[in-house]
Amino acid sequence: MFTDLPFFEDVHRELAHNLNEWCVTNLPKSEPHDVDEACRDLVDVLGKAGWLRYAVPGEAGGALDKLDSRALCLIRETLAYHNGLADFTFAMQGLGSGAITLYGSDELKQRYLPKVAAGEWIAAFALSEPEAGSDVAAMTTSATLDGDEYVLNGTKTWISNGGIADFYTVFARSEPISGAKGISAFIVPANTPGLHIAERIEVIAPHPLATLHFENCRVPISQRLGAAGEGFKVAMQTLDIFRASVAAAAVGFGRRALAEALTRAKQRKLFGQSLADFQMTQATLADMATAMESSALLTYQAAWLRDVKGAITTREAAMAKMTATESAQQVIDAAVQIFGGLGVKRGEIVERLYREIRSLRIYEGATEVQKLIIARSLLKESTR
Ligand code: COS
Repeated sequence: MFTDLPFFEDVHRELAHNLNEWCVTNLPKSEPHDVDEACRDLVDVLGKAGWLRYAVPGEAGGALDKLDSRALCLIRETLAYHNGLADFTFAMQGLGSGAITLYGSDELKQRYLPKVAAGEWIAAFALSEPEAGSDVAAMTTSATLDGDEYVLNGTKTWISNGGIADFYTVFARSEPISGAKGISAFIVPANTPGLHIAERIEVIAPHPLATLHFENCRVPISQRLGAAGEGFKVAMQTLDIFRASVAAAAVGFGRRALAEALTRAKQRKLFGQSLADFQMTQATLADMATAMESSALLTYQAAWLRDVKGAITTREAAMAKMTATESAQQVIDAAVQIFGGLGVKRGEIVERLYREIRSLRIYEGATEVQKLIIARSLLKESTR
C-alpha cells in the first residue's frame, strides 16, 4: 500500500481506507442527467458523511487542526478514482473557501467555513477573466471603495460552481496600480444585488461552469480577505495548496484507468491469446503504472513538504500538477487504446476518464504556466 510510505501518518491511512470503502457503496456509478442537481446532492452527501470537514481547518469545524495537504490529496485521489463529479465538488468546497481559511477574519471564518464543512453552502473561486486567465495580474474587474463598501464591476469567466454556488471568492482591482499589486480578494454572497450569471458554459466533462457579471455590486469592507492590494498573494497561496490536490485527482483518474486496462487486457481474447499476453500490451501497462507511481510520489512529496516542513511549495506543487496531469492524460489515452472501440463508447469508464482528465491540464494554471513557475523558481535560487 502506498499509504505505508513515510509521507503519511495513521490518520491519513485510516482516512484513505475509510473513504475508499465509503465511495464503493455511496457514490453514483453513472453520469447524471442534471449536473447542478447532482453536484448539490454530492455536496450534501459528502457534508453529511463528514468528508468536507477536511476542506476547512479545525478552528472552524474541520476534521484536522490545519488544512492538511496530504488529507486533501488523498481525498481527491480517492474520490477521483470512483467519481469525477464527487472529486469536483469536494475540490471546489476547498478552493472556494481556501482564501477564507488563509486570510479571513475570525468572523468570516466562523460565518462561512462551518457551512462549507457541513455541505450547507457551496463555494466558488472567481479569478479568471476573458482576458486574464494565465496572466491573472492583467485582470480588469474593479473594486472601488465607496464609504465602507467596495463597488465591483466587471466579468469573471470559467467559474466552476457558477450558478449553484452560495458565495464566491472574487478577485478584483481595488488600487490604481496595474499588475499584481493592485488586486484585493472579497467574499461575495451569490444573492448580492449586481451579481448576475451571464452565461452557463457547457464542457466535455459536464460540471457547473459560468461567466459572472458584476454591475455595481456592493460588498462591505468586512468581506475583504487580507489587506487591500494583497489579493494576488491570496490567490497564489490558495493555488499553491490546491494545485497539489489537482495532481492528486489526476493520479486518481490515472490509477482508475490503469485498473480498468489491467482487467480488460486479461479478459480480452484475440489471435488465440489474451491481450495481456502480448509484450506490446505489457510494455504499455508498465509505462502506465510507472507514470502514475512517479506522479503520486511528486504529489505527496509536495503535500508532505507543506504539512510537515511548513515549506512554501509553489515549485513542488507546480511540478506535481504538471507531471500528474500530463501523465494521467497519456495513461488514460493508453487505456482507451487497450479497450479498442469500447474505449470511446459513451458510458464506458475509460471514455468518461478521457473527457474528465483534459481540463486538469488547463485549470488552476495550465501546464505552460507550471513550467514558468518552476523555471522562475530555479533561476531565482541559482546563485552561480
Ligand atoms: N505565493 C506568494 N506570493 C506569490 C506567489 C506565491 N505562490 N507567486 C507570486 N507571488 C508574489 C510574487 O512574489 C510577487 O510579489 P513581489 O512583487 O512583492 O515580489 C507578486 O506575487 C507577483 O508575482 P509574479 O511577478 O510572479 O507575477 P506574474 O504576473 O508574473 O504571474 C504567474 C505569475 C504566471 C505564476 C501567475 O499569473 C499565475 O499563476 N497564473 C495562472 C493563474 C491560474 O492559475 N489561473 C487559473 C485560475 S483558477 S481555475
